Amino acid sequence: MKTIQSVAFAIALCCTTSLKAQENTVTISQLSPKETAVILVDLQNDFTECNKGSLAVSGTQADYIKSVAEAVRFFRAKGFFVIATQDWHPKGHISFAQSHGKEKPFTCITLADKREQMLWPVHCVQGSKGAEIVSPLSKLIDCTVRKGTNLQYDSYSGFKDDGGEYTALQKLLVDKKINHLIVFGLAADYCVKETAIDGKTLGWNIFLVADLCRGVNEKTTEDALQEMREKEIHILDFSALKMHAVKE
Ligand code: VGL
Ligand code: ZN
Repeated sequence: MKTIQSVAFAIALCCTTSLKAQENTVTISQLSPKETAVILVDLQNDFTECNKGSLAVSGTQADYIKSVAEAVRFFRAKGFFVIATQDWHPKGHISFAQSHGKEKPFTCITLADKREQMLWPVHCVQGSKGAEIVSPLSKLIDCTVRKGTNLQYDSYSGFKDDGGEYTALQKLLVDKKINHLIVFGLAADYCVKETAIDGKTLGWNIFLVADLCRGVNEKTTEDALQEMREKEIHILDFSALKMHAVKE
């Protein structure tokens, strides 16, 4: 394992729409390729504007996909293992407004078992075009972890669903002896946030690449960044990570 000098970065986060410019300083050391994986969260047609997705997040036109692809190519060249999470719902999923009669998307309901459930337009239905990983990213990933497959439970986290059932992700990372996770994608305030927080809680060192994320809503995205920062997730932008990697 190569030893790298600790480098402090002053990071200016500035992203379109939801991620407000702010300053942060983080020190990254000893990011070894063998111990580092990239988690590309829910980069699927239905979440993107350029593919006219049913739940398109703002700021996800072709230029966004291009910058994500550039970053993934860079991480691959560094030898990092690249995992994509994929929202993969059965028809009639509990998170679809349509599954609850007249209920409207983007509202919150309380389910019979008292769980709070945010309702969404129908999205990422198993086997549909909308559920596919965006091209050309689909060709740049080493493996895919599906989530939200249980009709009765939503799953923002790539690690486990609202019923507490685990996906293949944790075992995969443990088996590969991964210590560091570089996380980015969609949506910053839902699946990116929950995946990063669960990853941190389960023991991984997390780097959240803020300028490669887009959020559903400005306020909840700001709150998500704050919550992740409080949980000691390193929040930085791609140029900062890149500088670090070049120094290696
Ligand atoms: C997501 C809402 C519903 C996400 C998934 O990927 O953030 N958001 N399903
Ligand atoms: Zn979903």
